Order: sequence, then C-alpha cells, then structure tokens
Amino acid sequence: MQDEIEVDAVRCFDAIVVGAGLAGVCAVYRLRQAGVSVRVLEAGGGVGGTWYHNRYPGARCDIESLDYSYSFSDELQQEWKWSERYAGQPEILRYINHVADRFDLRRDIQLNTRVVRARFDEAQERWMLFTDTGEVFSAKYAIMATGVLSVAQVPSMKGLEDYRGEWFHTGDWPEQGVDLAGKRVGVIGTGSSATQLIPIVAEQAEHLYVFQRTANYTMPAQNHPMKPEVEQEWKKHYPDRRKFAWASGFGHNQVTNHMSGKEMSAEARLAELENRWRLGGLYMMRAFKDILTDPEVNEIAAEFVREKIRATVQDRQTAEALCPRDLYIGTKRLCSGTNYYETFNRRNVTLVDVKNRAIERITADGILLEDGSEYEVDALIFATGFDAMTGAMNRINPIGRKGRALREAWAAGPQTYLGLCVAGFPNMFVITGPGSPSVFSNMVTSIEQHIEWTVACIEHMRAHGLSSIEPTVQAQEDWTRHVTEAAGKTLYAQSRNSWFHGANIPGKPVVFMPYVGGVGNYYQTITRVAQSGYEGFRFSSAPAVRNASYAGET
Ligand code: N01
Repeated sequence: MQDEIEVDAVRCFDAIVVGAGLAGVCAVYRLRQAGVSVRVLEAGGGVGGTWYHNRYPGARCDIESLDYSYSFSDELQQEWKWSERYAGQPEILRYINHVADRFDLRRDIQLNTRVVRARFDEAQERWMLFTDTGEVFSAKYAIMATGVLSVAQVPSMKGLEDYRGEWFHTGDWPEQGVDLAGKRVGVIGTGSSATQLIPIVAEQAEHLYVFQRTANYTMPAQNHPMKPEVEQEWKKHYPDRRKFAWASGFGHNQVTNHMSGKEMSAEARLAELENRWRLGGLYMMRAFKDILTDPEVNEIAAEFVREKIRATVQDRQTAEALCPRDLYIGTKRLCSGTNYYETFNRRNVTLVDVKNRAIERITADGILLEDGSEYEVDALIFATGFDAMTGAMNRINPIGRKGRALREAWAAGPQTYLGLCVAGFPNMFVITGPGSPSVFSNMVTSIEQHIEWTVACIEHMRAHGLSSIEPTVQAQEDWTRHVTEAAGKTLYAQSRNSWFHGANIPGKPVVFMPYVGGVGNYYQTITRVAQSGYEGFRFSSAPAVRNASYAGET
C-alpha cells in the first residue's frame, strides 16, 4: 500500500523506538550516547511499559530487585536503594521514572502515542511509522521495544457485554486503582498475576471466587525487606554480579545445583528441595540440573510441591483441586506469591473448578458454568494472560520488503535470526523477540544485551557507510530450527498448552517461541556473530546493490 503523505508533515529521526518500558528507556539512553537521533513513541501515559500497565494489587517481580535493574550506570546501581528483596510494581515504576529523569531521557520520549502501522520504504531505505495521533515518523532504524507480555488477552466469553458489574484485566489495571472492599469478586485464572492478586483481594472482598481451569505450581516468594548486609555485599561486587548474570543460564544470580536429581540420595534430594522452597520463587527450578529435562526428576519436585499444598490447605478437596496434575513443574511459568495457598483457608474464598465444568457464559450478575451453577459477583477480574511474544508486533504488523506483512511472514509461527531481526524487514530490531531468551530470563539482562548489540550494529553500519541490514533467509531458518531443537531437548516440547507456545490464543500457531539455550551461551553467539562481521546478515550500501542482491534471494 502506498501512503500519500505530505513530506513536510513527516518527522525524521535516525531511530524510532516503539515503547518506553524497560527496553525503550534503555534504548534511548544508549542511542543518545552513540549520537543517534531518536524518538521513543509510547502508547501509555507514562514510561514503564509492563510496570505502568500491570498495577493490579500485589503485582511484584519474581527476580530479586538487585538483579532486576539496569547495569549501564554504576552510579545508578550504587545509589538506588531497593526497599525489598523482590520489588513491587509501584517501586519498579518509581525506579524507571527515576532513570528517565536522572538521565534526562524524557525529552526524547513522546507519550500517549501508539504506533499503529509501519512500512519499510524500499526506495529511501527508511521506516515510516504511523501513529494513532495522526503523526508520521521516518527513521533509518525501527527499534521495536514493544514488550513480550504487553497485549492483554480477555478471552471471548458469551455475555460479557451484558454484565452489570465492573470488570478488569490485570494487565490493564486502572491507574486510579479499584475499590473491591465489601464486594463479591470473581477472578478468572490462576497464573502468575492471579496468584499474586488473590491473597490481597481476599483481604478486601466480601467473598472471592477463584475460577481455576488449570492448577499451576505456586512457590512462596519469601519476600522480605532488603537486608542491609545483602545490599552492601551486592553493591561492593556489582560488576562481578552483573558479569555472572550475563554469562549465566537465566540472566541473574540465582545459583543452580549442577547435580542430576538422580545422582543424589533421597535424603539429599529432599534437603535440596526444602532449601529451594526456603529460598523461594524461581529457585525451585534450579534444584537439579535435569529438572526440566528428566520427567522423573521433574515429578519428584512436582510431588514435593503437592505435599506442601496438602500440608497448607485444610480442606482436602480444595487442596487436591489446587494440586497440579499432568503438568511438568515449570513448563507453564512457575508462579511466585505470598500466602497463595493459605488464602484458600479463608472462609470468604471459594475455589471453583472450571476445567470439568467450563464457563458457559457471563450473565448480567456473574458467571454461569456449563452444569448450570451460577456465581453472582459484583466485580470480575480477568487474570487471563497475554498474547505473548508476538502479539504487540503482529498488531503493528510492519510491512517489509515487497509489501510483505509481518503477520504473513509469521503465519506459521515467528521466524527470526537470533531473536533480533527478521528476513525481509531491514533495519528492524525486535528487542527480546521470539527466538531469544527473553521471557526465559531476567528481562533486564536480556534487554541490555539486545540494546547493546543493536546500538553496536548501528555504529558498525555508520562506520562502514552501510545503509541496511537484514538476515538471510538461510540464517533465519537455521536459527529457528536451532531454537526448536533446543526446546525439543526439554520437557517444554511435551507441554504445549502454555503461552510459551502461543496455545492460549485461539488460532495462534502452536510453536515454542523463546530460546532455552541459556542467556550466557546466547550472548556469546550474538557477540561472535557481530565480531565475525555479522555472519548470517546482508548489508546494503546503496539501493542499486541492495535490489540486485535481494532479487537473487529465495
Ligand atoms: O497469565 P497466564 P498471567 N477460562 O497466561 C486462565 C509474567 N508475570 O498474567 O492455564 C478459564 O500465565 C489460564 O488457565 P489455563 C509471567 O511470565 C510475571 O498470570 O489456560 N481460565 C491461566 O490460569 C507469567 O507467566 C509476574 O487453563 C482461563 C490464566 O488464565 C506471564 O506474565 C507476575 C481462560 C492465565 O495465566 C503471564 O501471567 C505476573 C478461560 N477462558 C505475570 N483463559 C512476576 O514477575 C485463560 N485462563 C511474578
């Protein structure tokens, strides 16, 4: 499609960054340092991305705050004080705002501006980006910092339009908050968001109904106020801590037990599991080196957690309903919460199984199940997740070379080279995109690695007079195969019913999207590719050269 645009109305920059979450904020800092003119376009009314929109009660990170933070400024990491082991959403949002102010980044960030479409202009070798404010931007580089869990998914349920109460999605929570005191509240979903929210809402609501389709494993976060000695130790060794995280499997400082669960005695295994339970949250997934590859080892950990649930929840039937079955632990993202299972001992909380009797429809007053039972609620909370990893990109649906749309290129599942770039979409960088460690890592580490790589690539292009970069189809196919093979060695390949596979979105291709080969290995790979002169990529220095070489591509 050709756009008729008044040339004067187009605003030109070297780079447009889409999104002002943790990735966009880091990008503008780095691009400015490199002397690249940049404008960040952000749909929301403030910076923060995920942490701006996910304001639901109890929202908290499950990576330790000292790890889940930028490493790009030593002054910043030394001076910022985290109040808790795991930071809550308000504190993380304050941090991101602090970074924006501290480095004077706001003058390059335009809020309340959603990029609705993007098109690569082959003649100019520039991206045109169109916004819901009617503005048009032109940039050499399109840096898509659109987030991996940023498109809230409200399942299509009959009758929602007739519902007389208020309803909300955790990922799009009203900025002014929601008063649930004294109300009958329904929560649909029992994933990470729900398991954080439920204990808090239970304290406010007159009655809370939790509609559970699949029980997941929830670890106690073991959150607590920051211990001064821990903070001091981290700050003393921050460079080493960061180095460790960047070279580690998951981009943080959680220590992994490198023994197989099968090499250990039953007593030693149990002690390790107890230790992991005490450490809290995601530490459980580092209990044995083969917890995600050996079904028997995985089952030992799963049963350990089921026993904890049984020991916590007084009502036997409720306890059994909360015990995950036919689900390898960790293959749906492990949840981390505070007092989650304990909450089901409250008299004002009811667990409603909607696996065996599905939700039939929403009524004017609440939820009707297919067996005819109805639950009246004054407020309904959808904790039903996101169109993960590809949702935000597919919404913009950039048009690349030869008029090809991204949705068409990704119709059978996302294809990228290194999770960073897409064949046929030159000069477009997808930050923490599908095919990179992304959601399998401390996101801040992965974001910084991608931004560092992208900015270095732009500097390389400038230094060598190069006009465009894109991966070859061959490199992209090889990488995508490698991503699939890496997942194939794990239990993820056998547990396809998760958002990691896109299975939560009707019609979405069921393909494992993140790269499980490890953050450190991945970083080595992308660094080696850059150092080798960008193996697997093609550059153009002039349109004539570009057209000739592209015509030969299959
Ligand atoms: O979403 P989810 P989330 N009827 O997709 C249920 C990150 N995160 O927002 O499993 C009934 O995990 C669905 O049931 P089922 C983290 O990476 C991190 O909780 O499909 N139920 C499931 O129980 C996380 O994984 C943090 O059967 C329906 C739930 O809704 C990711 O974000 C905190 C349904 C969705 O769970 C997403 O988490 C929060 C239907 N029609 C989020 N449709 C931390 O850092 C869906 N469900 C701690």
